Amino acid sequence: MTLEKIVNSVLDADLDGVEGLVKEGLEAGTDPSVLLKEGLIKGMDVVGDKFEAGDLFLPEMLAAAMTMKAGVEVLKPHLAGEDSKAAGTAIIGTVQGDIHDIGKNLVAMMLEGAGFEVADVGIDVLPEDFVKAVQEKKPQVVGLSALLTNTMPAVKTTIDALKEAGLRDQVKIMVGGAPVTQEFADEVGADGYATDAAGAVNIARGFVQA
Ligand code: B1M
Repeated sequence: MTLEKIVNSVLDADLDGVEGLVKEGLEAGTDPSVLLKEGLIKGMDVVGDKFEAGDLFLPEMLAAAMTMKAGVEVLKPHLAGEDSKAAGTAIIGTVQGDIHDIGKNLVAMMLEGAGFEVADVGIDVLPEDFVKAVQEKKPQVVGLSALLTNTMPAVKTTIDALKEAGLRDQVKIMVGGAPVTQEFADEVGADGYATDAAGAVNIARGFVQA
């Protein structure tokens, strides 16, 4: 079955094979979001679990991430949607100290697909660089991604920096990433929290319609 093969291709970091498998899934009529969630993301979850258990190491995790990215590239035109009306402006980045970018890239891609103009400020972004980006781009939405327990405090530092710069009331802030919860979002004073990229789009839409 293609989904299982996709999971294994991420696990085995089969960079050559993954594109063909995702194409095969699309040609067979499998929903792109199923290929993403039950294929590529599931594969990464297994990789994460194996890493945590000490059965797999950093270079393998990196190779799996590159494989997942190659698979996402094939899915991109099918996931992004066709809503080309400008819905609003968003900036998004992974917070200081954190270099995980696959989830953040998916959120950015889905926001673009939903008609948002998105400025992706990258990974390991200092609070002051988020502040600069808000001053320059004047977005309605700021998205902060954190994948590590020990970079979650940087979400708060970033929100505090926006407050100190007098910009907090001009933007709606949404947060996300595997260790982030609604409770954490409330604690740090974010306006919204999403568990996945589709949820992030719904929240951002709600922000600009409000
Ligand atoms: Co890292 N890593 N990693 N890693 N890594 C995790 C996160 C970990 C859970 C693995 C594990 O131990 N099970 C663990 C964190 C433990 C913790 O703190 N709780 C971990 C660790 C420990 C580390 C290092 C510290 C390892 C080391 O050096 N010893 C190190 C830290 C580097 C750093 O950032 N400073 C590290 C490094 C790496 C790689 C570089 C090798 C690589 C990243 C490559 C890259 O991103 N370009 C990597 C990877 C690949 C992972 C796992 C396996 C996969 C992450 C991923 O891409 N998932 C991960 C385990 C796991 O998550 N299962 C793990 C797929 C992606 C689609 O999901 O990013 O969750 P995710 O995004 C989702 C949602 O979270 C949400 O929507 C996305 C789409 O559905 N979302 C948002 C994300 N951002 C959002 C923002 C929003 C809204 C929703 O609004 C703004």
